[in-house]
Amino acid sequence: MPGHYGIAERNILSVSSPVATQVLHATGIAYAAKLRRTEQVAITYLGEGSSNQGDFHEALNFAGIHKLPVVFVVENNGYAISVPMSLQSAVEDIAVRGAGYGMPGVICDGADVLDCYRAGKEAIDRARSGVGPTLIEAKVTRMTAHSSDDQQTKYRSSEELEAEKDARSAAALPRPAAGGGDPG
Ligand SMILES: Cc1ncc(C[n+]2csc(CCOP(=O)(O)OP(=O)(O)O)c2C)c(N)n1
Ligand SMILES: [Mg+2]
Repeated sequence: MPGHYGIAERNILSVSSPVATQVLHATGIAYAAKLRRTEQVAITYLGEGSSNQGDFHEALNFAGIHKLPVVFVVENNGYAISVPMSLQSAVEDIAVRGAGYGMPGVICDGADVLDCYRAGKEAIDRARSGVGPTLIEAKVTRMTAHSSDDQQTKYRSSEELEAEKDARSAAALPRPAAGGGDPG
């Protein structure tokens, strides 16, 4: 599929459609990096809905036991297709799950690039120094319905959609560059 590309020479693995499988792949790659002493760090991304799959929990458990150089980033947009957070998870923040696997759970603002950089850098430095994995939860706004086949007005109230409108349009608009340059 169009989004299923990888770049082998840059160590970017292909995306795949079954959600959460990549969490185990990243953990296995981090295990290999540790055994081979390459000083590489694996980083993998998933949605909050995918963090309810067994793969996520097995991967974090193994990574926590072996203190692997891996960073797990959960992009929490509040929905897994039509299923809201309240029906997916008994806890409001996915980050708290890190404690169950012996790793820090860090929340960052997924709409703030500097906050994401800070959280990512700290986690990567931690992994590279041999201390172990980190779970990052980036709180994000869902920009659109799940896909062009999905009519989200069927399961989201107009009040809820209206409340997110400012965040959606702010993220969609180019921001003026500091110093008044052309944002390009
Ligand atoms: C193993 C598996 N089960 C079900 C699906 C169907 N599916 C595709 S996306 C999705 C929801 C994912 O939600 P989330 O992880 O929160 O990611 P988001 O789309 O919100 O970014 C589901 C259930 C799938 N692709 N793979
Ligand atoms: Mg989601």
